[in-house]
Amino acid sequence: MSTPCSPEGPAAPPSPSADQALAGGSAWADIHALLPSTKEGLRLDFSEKVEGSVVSLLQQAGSLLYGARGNFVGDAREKCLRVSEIILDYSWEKLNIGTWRNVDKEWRRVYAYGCLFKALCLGDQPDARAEAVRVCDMGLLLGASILENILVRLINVLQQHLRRSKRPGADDAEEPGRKKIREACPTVPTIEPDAAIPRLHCPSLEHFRDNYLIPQKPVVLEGVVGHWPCMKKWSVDYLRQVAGCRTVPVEVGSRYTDKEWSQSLMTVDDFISRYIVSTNKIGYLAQHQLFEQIPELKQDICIPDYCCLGEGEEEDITINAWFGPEGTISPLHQDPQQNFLVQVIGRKYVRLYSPQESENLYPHETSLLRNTSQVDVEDPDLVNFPKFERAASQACILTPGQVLFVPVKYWHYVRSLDLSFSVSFWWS
Ligand SMILES: O=C(O)CCC(=O)C(=O)O
Repeated sequence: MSTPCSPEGPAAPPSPSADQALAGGSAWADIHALLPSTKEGLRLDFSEKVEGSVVSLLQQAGSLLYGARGNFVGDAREKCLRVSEIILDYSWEKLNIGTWRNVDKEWRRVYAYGCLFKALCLGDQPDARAEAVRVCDMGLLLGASILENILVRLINVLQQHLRRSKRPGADDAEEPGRKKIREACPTVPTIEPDAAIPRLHCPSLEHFRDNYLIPQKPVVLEGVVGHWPCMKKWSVDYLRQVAGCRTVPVEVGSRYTDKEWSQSLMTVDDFISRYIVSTNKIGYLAQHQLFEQIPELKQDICIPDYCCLGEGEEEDITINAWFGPEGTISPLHQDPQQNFLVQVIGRKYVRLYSPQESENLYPHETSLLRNTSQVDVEDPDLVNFPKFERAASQACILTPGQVLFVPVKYWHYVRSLDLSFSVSFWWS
């Protein structure tokens, strides 16, 4: 924690570096190098919760894979593909019965293996490689971690071969004729000096602890993240380059309390074309798994030093990504942990209310939205929510390189004033 800028890679055994993969020649040789040396190494053992017939299918896929080592073509691959699809269809049903938190981890493991087998079958074929990456992402999003994060390592290899087979100059270009029609001038709220959240340049740990953490007071920290690689590296082009073909969950709609709001899975490239580059629709890539899913991005950020003042372990810190166009809104809500909201790209307007103001903020009554206010902060309905007028607030416009400390349970409302990327750290 005291040397926060040592980049962390994925928790996985060494995978081929870009050079090795490129020098390796065939994609299959590089993919193959990721697999355990024997079929037994696949560890296809499951509890009795998984029917024997499903375990047999998994074993069958494993035998086809290992029976055909070095030459996974034709019949064996076709059969393995069919078997993996049956495994995926069956485990998909199991993942979609009831609520997500009650889904048994064994079925998430089965699903992850189904994804692994299917991606292995597709990964060798240049035309199917992007689909293989999508399948691995589905395994990462919905499956359990298997074989020391083999899906992350497989994506790494597939991406290297995808990049290699791309025509130079064929990527990244915005499609001709598609125009950016989003408003260029967002309304920037005026913040009265006595409501402005104080700013502080690089305070010592002790100063931050005694004056902000212990009394639970918000503050904007400056000069503490300027050296993070993301500050120089991240841009829409860079995200396309590193993660364009990756499938991620996207929130569609300007705020999660709207009726039309929904969630959808799409590639980062599609998200950028649909919501960042060319439309007036709002989509938000708001994700707590992004940095686990895409370790290249995690290498560009660090854990803020001040998190060491918490009692929790560093592994327990949740890192969230918030990437969206101008106008994206996170409605007024509170979270159960301390938060550092780090601004990387663009500006955000943030309004804060202390937990003591909860009564004036009209939280929703349903358990799912109890942490969210019913009030539209920038256009409040004072007839239905009259006490909102009494609630004291503080605000800031967060700009790149600044970090906002949001104490536990502090109510926060966030609106992007520009295309924006922020990273938040929830810690205790
Ligand atoms: O930036 C945003 O839109 C929301 C951030 C947030 O709610 C959080 O970090 O808890």
